[in-house]
Amino acid sequence: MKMNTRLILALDETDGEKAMRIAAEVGDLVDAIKINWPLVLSTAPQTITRLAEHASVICDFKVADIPNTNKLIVEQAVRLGAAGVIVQGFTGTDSVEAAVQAAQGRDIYVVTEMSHPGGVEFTQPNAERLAQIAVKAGASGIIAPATRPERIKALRQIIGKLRILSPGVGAQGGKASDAIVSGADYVIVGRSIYGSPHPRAEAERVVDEIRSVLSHK
Ligand code: NUP
Repeated sequence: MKMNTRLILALDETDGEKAMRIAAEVGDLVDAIKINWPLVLSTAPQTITRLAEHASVICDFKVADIPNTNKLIVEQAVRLGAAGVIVQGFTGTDSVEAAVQAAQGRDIYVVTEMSHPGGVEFTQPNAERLAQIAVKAGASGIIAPATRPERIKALRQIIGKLRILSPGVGAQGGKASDAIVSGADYVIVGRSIYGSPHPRAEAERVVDEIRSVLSHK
């Protein structure tokens, strides 16, 4: 995945044609497009391939299975054109390792502390261990919450130079600039861009916000 604007679009729009229009409109402003079950289930797995014409595609399938099933899922995502896949870490190091191997050089990202309020119940007390599993298994990075920027800082201490992708900006209340200042490499933004009447203008606004803090770093 390139590192230019540091913005990743979470394209959870379930109208397939509208999703493709938005991807075309903002493709040059994002470093990747993240696709999740809503769009895959409302269209078809081939949407991954179609989106890959506009940007690197990260499949946010939160894969959480035994090593063999993780491998089978990641192989199919890669076959369809995914540049990365998001997996759960609570399955254990062997399951994450199987995903890393099956990705054959594409990126595997491990969910740590989740960004929503319920993320404090189980994922917060276990986030450091999940981050350690990501490191041990050879993942490319982790997912950490823009809604709690101080947690991005804490998790950075564990993962060193691995990448941090941070969701929770906009609709969930987090700020892109806070996440980047706290050590996120990329921010993931969904509804506030694809739900906007002017997705490109909103994406440009987020990119400007990120640039303004990077120039002071
Ligand atoms: O902890 C997480 N929080 C989160 O929001 C892990 C995620 N993968 N996500 C995803 O990021 C979520 O499923 C959605 O696709 C996106 C955030 O979208 P929005 O809240 O900006 O609309």
